[in-house]
Amino acid sequence: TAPTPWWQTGTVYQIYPKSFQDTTGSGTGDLRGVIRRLGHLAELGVDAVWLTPVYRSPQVDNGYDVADYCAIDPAYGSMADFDDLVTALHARGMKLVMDMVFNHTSTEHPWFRAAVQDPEGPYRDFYIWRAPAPDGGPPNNWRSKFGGSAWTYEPGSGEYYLHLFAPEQADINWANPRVRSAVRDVIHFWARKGVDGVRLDVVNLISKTQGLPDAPDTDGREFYTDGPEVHAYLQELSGKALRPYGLMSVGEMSSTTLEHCRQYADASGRELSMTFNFHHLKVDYPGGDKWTVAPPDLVELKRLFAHWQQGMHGRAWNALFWCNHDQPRIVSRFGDDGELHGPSAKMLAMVLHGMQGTPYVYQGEEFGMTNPGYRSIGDYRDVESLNLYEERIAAGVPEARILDVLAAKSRDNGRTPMQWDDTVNGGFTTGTPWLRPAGNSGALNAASAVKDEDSVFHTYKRLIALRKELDVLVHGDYTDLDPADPRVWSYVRRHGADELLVVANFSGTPVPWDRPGVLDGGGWLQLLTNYPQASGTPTSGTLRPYQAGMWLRR
Ligand code: TEU
Repeated sequence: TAPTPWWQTGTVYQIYPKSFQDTTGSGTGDLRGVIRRLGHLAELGVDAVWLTPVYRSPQVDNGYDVADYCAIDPAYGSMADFDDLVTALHARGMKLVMDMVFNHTSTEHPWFRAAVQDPEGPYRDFYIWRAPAPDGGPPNNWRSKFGGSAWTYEPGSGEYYLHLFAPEQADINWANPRVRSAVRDVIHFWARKGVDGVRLDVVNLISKTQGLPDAPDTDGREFYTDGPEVHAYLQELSGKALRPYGLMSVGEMSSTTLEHCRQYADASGRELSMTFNFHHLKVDYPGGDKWTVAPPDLVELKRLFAHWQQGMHGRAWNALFWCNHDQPRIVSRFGDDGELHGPSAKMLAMVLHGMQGTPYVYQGEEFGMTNPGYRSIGDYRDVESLNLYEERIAAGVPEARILDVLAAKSRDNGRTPMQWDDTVNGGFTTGTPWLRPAGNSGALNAASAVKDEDSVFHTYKRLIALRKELDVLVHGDYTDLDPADPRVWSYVRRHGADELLVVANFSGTPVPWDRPGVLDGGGWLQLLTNYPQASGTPTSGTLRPYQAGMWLRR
């Protein structure tokens, strides 16, 4: 059988460079800052870094509005700094996964500028232009994911262009073979510079339904999500740009399905290596509405993970994550920010890293960084959050209610500066941070976490190491032992004669756990627990608040 690829036993660390480490006093992080902090990643034991965009960008959407795919934005440093980063990572045996934003470019990209300046020229159909509707308005009723219409009028030509995100992020036209060729050239450029993998931003949105029809009662997503040609486009990309360089690839799949992800991440590698999906991070979206404050529904969370673990097992590969630069901090969201911070953060790590797939650890998650709890709109920077605030104020919603919702769900929750130590600004910058720090770096920082054997950091470190030691973690199947239990999450992974058991009290109050019949036979070796003084077997007793354990039986 083919050797296990690095990304099936490895763990990826996501770096949002703008908030990682500043070395110039500018208040924003940079590439030399990443190089300076590689020792921390080596201590954690991760295998690769996923770097979010550092390309030239006007920063309307913090770099997801790319104006030159093959140039480093001066705010992050130079191409020489990038080359030094590749060298430094490879010297430590780590890989580099670059973020590729190919659903759209910045409207400052030369392609878009040419499309506007020369409507008859070769770059016009790099984008999606349509004449106004008969009433002069947008060509259809699709909505941008950041609010407002998905169309913006361009007066020079009298046409509208499509943007599923901000007006400054114009969707590119994948139906145009010259666009697909230009995208492949970008991947070739970075592969030749030593990049080992790519993360493909909202790549399941690139194929739009012919005719761009009006959406009867949605924002239009059914007409471009997992669209008609998306698999053909990805098979071409894989064959002509990914596989020739042996690149690992992870697709960010917005509002996707298991059926499509089984194809996207098929073990054959005909498309991508693996996929992110977001269904598990919508169990606190009552009625599908992100902008509400609500606790997680554990039964639904368990159902979703079982669906994906069992659905992908043996045929396709999952990417596992709780946190990223678009999501609130998981310990604040599904755990506890107070005195149960440690046990709950460790519990969340154990239930996720016990599953099949490639785990992703987002900067600061490894020691339980929290949401900042902003109480002023002036603290926010994210275009999505600022648009929401304006929309809700205009709708007459009391400001305090909007600030409550943003404090729970804003993407800025995951973007606060990395907390390295207990010095000013957590050691992130000697300047003024571009985004207000969470303010709790005195107690919560990388330096103290690494020194404290009982910290959240050492739970992550142990889980990352276990994945390299235990085949059952990498290849085992998944069985939920008690799907209906509203507070306890217990599952077993099996591979050959090996069994791995994970039991977790997902609640902040003690809960009786007594399933002797299910887990008879004893012989369980405890691998990890989040209450060091607790021992106990997995078959009886009371689970303390957020108590979790991981056991192995061979
Ligand atoms: O995210 C796309 C995406 O689905 C999320 O931004 C989601 O729409 C948002 O969290 C609302 O729920 C990717 C990038 O990760 C994100 O940072 C970019 O803003 C976006 O694409 C556009 O490039």
